[in-house]
This record gives sequence, structure tokens and C-alpha cells, in this order.
Amino acid sequence: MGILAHVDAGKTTLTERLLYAAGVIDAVGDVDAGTTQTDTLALERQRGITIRSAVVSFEIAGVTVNLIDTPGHPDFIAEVERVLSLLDGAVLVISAVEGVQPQTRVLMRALRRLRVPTLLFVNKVDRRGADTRRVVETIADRLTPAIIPMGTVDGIGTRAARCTPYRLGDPALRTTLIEALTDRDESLLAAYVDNEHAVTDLRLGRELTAQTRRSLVHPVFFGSAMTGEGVPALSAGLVELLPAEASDPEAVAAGRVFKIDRGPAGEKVAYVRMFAGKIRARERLPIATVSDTEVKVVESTVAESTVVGRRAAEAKATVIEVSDGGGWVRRPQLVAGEIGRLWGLTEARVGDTIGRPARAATEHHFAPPTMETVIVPVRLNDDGALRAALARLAEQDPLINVRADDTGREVYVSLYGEVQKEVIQATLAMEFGIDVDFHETTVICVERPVRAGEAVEILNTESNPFHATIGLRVEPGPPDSGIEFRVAVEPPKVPLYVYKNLDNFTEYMGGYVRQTLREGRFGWQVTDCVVTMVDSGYSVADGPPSKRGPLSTPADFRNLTPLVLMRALERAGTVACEPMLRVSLEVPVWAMSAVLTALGRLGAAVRHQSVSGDLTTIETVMPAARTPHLQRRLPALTAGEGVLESTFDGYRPVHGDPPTRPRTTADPRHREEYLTSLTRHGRRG
Ligand SMILES: Nc1nc2c(ncn2[C@@H]2O[C@H](COP(=O)(O)OP(=O)(O)OP(=O)(O)O)[C@@H](O)[C@H]2O)c(=O)[nH]1
Ligand SMILES: [Mg+2]
Repeated sequence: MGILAHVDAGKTTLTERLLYAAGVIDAVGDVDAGTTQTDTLALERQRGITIRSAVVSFEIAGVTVNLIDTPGHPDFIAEVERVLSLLDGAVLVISAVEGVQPQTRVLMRALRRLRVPTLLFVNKVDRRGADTRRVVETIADRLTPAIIPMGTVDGIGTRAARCTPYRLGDPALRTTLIEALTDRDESLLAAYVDNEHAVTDLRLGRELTAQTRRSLVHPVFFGSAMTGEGVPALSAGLVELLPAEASDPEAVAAGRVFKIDRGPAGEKVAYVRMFAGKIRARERLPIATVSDTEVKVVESTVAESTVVGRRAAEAKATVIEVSDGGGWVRRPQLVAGEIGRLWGLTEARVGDTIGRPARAATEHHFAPPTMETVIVPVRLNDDGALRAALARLAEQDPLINVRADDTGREVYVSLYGEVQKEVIQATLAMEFGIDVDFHETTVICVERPVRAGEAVEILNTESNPFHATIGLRVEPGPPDSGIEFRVAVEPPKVPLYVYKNLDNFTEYMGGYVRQTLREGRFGWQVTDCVVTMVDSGYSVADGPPSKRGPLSTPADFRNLTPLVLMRALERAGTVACEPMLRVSLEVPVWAMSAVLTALGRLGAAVRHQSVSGDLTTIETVMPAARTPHLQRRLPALTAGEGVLESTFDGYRPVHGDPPTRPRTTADPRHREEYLTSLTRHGRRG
């Protein structure tokens, strides 16, 4: 299970409490003193925030719980993304003081979309200003109405706050159970309408478990991770209400890599959750990459033939450690339901599947990073070391998407925000001894095709520098659909002597297409489009299809694809779209008109506005590029009383001149330059 919440809600402290309650640790660690089980990075201890997800295990009533403590700061949402699809259940923590935050809504939406059974924990009932009644109201209003408060709190807002869990049969619980559960179960409703008294409390209890496990309702617990109040009821709820995966250790092995780390000697360590079956140390297992954006570019055809096999390669774990209590224990095998650390998977990447594929992992549940910045070493001769260090960081966090422009001089990293930037800077200094600076941060746009466009290059024609026929059509797809690729050539003329079968060919062509679309006409990722292969052909020495010319190789298809696709894209036309943020402002009423004027100047459209007491709440949507200005001006406009919160709100076409970004590879539209760049790298077919 995962513990998720907005920043500082108390996830790490609650994790400590649960470990303590289960007898794993003798004393509850303190985030601020840097003594917890899950905030172990030096940087986490210094800053008192969680940066990377961490695993601990404990036992409650004979059930082993593997818990993943996640970071709450929006800059580290990618860490949450990577564990989301592993979860059998979750606890969403909400502070009784700060209440539902924009980040809480983002997380709850993802959990509900994925139907992860989720309990809510209203934390910090001991803190001054805690107000559980108000929090429950906002949960119902802003997260989901399908909630069931599981107890009451006395002495709220004081160290002496006491939580009393309801027992089955308590009239208050019975009323909410009947209301919430009959809403979502026809037969229960029928039984209730027939004879209210015949619906026993036992049946309601069973139904509560069933509906929680189906993610239809969400029980709400109250407590304080600080004092431990309310934690026993939550512990009991974890095993009673969340599903315990009945996994079969004898089934075909299926697991997934969700985190990559480096061991003490710099060796790669892969964190794996097993869904079924088991992995034994030194046993060979298939490992497959599901990453759809990356295609290995290899130097020669021979190497590529091996890559054709390697995308679904075999791997062998040399050492296996299994999560046990607050630590890791070496074991001969990793079994279904467990989380392990594996050594020896040198090629492993985050998202890789081990054994049989289980559960879809490729979908993205949260917004991508919307900013990027140029990173430069303070000491010039650290250039090479910086690139190597960034490659290491990208292995842990693929979304930082390290890229160099085509001159190779500037290195860019993608970012969620300023805190992540500071963390990258501190990590490079602490772990690699490299001091870096950043140039100005800019937003990351995307490109969408405007209409359909098509292009083709025919084998053995003057204009075609490669030994292949490729025809591609690109057209707009639905919003947020990403890139869809299909082969629509009948019969498909495909060199099966290298690609083995049509599926494999489709996968590879899809890879070349996605690789090309990373940089569209203006240098941005092209998205929300459908690419169709409308023509294909190849030549072999002994024909057919063509007896002329040398054998077609994968390099021909790989190198010809960008030429054809960029021409098709040129005909389709693209529009650059910039990231938008939904910004919520809370400002004193007296400052309202000045703030509204400032918003108008920044091109922000006000969506909603309300006054409560002497505070005004303004909801607006504005370009991400302009929010820093607002952030900087807000203190002056509101005498330091204004609060700004923002969440990603999709992309919107940029009016006027499209912003451009330097390419990292030669532009296939500049044909000669592109062909030369292939020769330069020794990659021309
Ligand atoms: N009074 C009170 N303070 C709490 C409680 N739980 C956590 N805290 C404090 O709140 C702060 C944040 O706690 P953490 O456990 O680090 O919160 P987190 O959700 O793990 O934070 P991130 O991982 O950085 O998102 C710390 O100073 C804790 O001591 C609680 O129940 N009551
Ligand atoms: Mg934490």
C-alpha cells in the first residue's frame, strides 16, 4: 500500500507510527530530527521533506503490509507516478489544519481513476486550528461524497485530543453506512427497503469491506501521527478494509521495476514489486522495456539485430533482498506480493517488466514536467563529469529528460519546479562533487498537428538515400491521446529476415516514429496525433519484392522514417501549445481589485470568485510561463497576505509567433545536414 498526501501532511510520521505500533521499531523517529525509517537520504534529513519513495514492511494480525512512503511536494510527483500502479491499496492523508489541498485533489483523482482502494486519514487532530468537521465537509465537497467517517474526536486541537472509533452498531455509523452503501448496491437497497431491521450490522460491516475494496467508498479515520492517537484504528482498518492480494507463488513470474538506485560501490539496484510467481537469484528471466519514448540508437546494423532481440532481453539477479521491517534481508528468492531489491539487472530501467507483463504501467496519471532549464558546471572542466552524473540521475528519474542541443554544448533538464531544481543542485554537489548553475527556466511546449499530411519515399528512386519504401500519414488525434501508430499496408511488405514478424516491425517503426516526433517543426514534442504507415517496401538480393540494390536493413527504415515523417508533418502543419496552470488565489478583500488588474495584465482568465469573511478566493487559468511574475508580485499586492496554489491545466495553442526550442539532432527537413550527421556518426545505412 502507499501513503499519499500533500506536502507536510504527516506521511512519514504516520509511517513511523505504524512501524512502532507493529513492534518493528522501539521509538518513533522524528522527521525534523532526521531519525525516521523512510527519510534516509542526507538531503531529506536536512530539509525535513521526503524526496524519494521508500519501502518498509510490517505485520498486522498475520498480514504482511509493504508500505511505500511517498513525497508530497508537487515537484516530486513523478515518484508517486512510478508507484501508483503497484498499489493494492492506499492511505490518503489530509491535515486536519490545512485541509484538502490542490495536491490532495490531484492524488485522489488518480487513485479513483485507477480504482485503488483508498482509506482517508485526517491527521494532526492534536494541532491548534484542527477542525475535523470542516475537513470532512470539504472532503465530501471537493474529493468525493463517497466517504464514511469511522469515529469521533474529543478535545480537538489540543495535545489531549482523543479519537473514539465507532463500533458496528453505533447508530451514527449505522446511519451513514446505510446511506452510503445502499446507494452503491442494489440488493442491499432492496433488502433495506423491504425491512430495515433485517439489514444486520454484520452485513453492513461486510458490505463496507466489499465496497471499500472495490474503491466505491472511502472510510475516513482520524488521529495524530505525532501522539499516536487514532493509529490503532487505522492499523486495524488497513487489514480489514484493504484487499490483501492473494498472490500465487507458483504462477508464472510477473514483476515490475519501480525504482532504480545505486549501491555503495556504484552498482545498480532495481526495486521490484512481484505480482505473481517468484524470481530466484541467478535464474534467467525475460525483462522487457515498456518505455515508448526511447529507442536505442545503435552504431551498425549488426548491433541493431541484437537490439531487436534485446528489447525483450533476459536478465539474471545476482543478489535478492526482501523488504522486512524497516530494513532489507538477503533471501534466495522474491515471491509474489513482496517488494525486493535486486542486484545484477544492469540494463533495468524504471517501468521494466520482469517475466510476464502484469498491470498496465505506461499510462501517465499526472501532468508532465512543464519547465526546463540549461544546467552548467561552475568549473568548466566538470563538463564530462556533469553529463555522467546527470545520466545517473536520469536513471532514477527518467522524467528529468536530460538532453543536449545539436551542438552538444548546452545540456537541458526538465523540471517540475524550483524545489526539484535545488534538490538536483544539492545532489550533484553532495554525491558527485559537482557545483552547477542554472540558466533561466523556460516552459516546455508541445506541438499538435493542425490537419492531415502525408509523404512517401519509394525504394530505388533518385530522391531516396536509403534502401526502403516508407509512406506515412500524420493527422490530429483526440486531446491527451499521445501518439498512436499503426501499419495499414496490405499486404505488408516488411523485411522479416530482420524484424521476424509484423508485430515486431510495428513496434520498431513505432519507435522510430516516436523518436522523430520528440522534436517537431518548432523543436517541441509532437503529441495528440495518429501516424499511419501507408506504404512500405524493401529489397533483397534474390527478390521479390525488389531484386535491385543491396539488402534493406533496419538502419534504412530507421533513417528514412525522420525524412518522410518530417515532410508529412510539414504538410500537416503544427501549432505550438503552451502549458497552462489553474491558479487559485486567496487574498484580502481590500487587495482584490489590484490583484484582478494584475491578473488581467498577465492574460489570466478569471473562472470563479467568491468572498468569505475578509478573504477573497479567485480561481483563474493562465499560462505557466506567467505564474512566476504573479508569484513575485503577490506579496507587494497583498501586503504579504496572499496565498497562491497552482495545478496543471493542460496545453493551449500559443497565439502569434510560435516559441521554438533548439534541436538536439540534425533537422531531417535540412536533408543534406541530416544525411551528413548520419555519416558523421557512422550510422548511415
Ligand atoms: N502536531 C502534529 N504534527 C505532525 C503530525 N504529523 C506530522 N507532524 C509534523 O508535520 C511535519 C511534517 O511531517 P512529515 O511526516 O514529514 O510529513 P510528510 O507528509 O511525510 O511530508 P513530505 O514527505 O515532505 O511530503 C513534521 O514537522 C511533523 O513533526 C501530527 O499528527 N500532529
Ligand atoms: Mg515524508
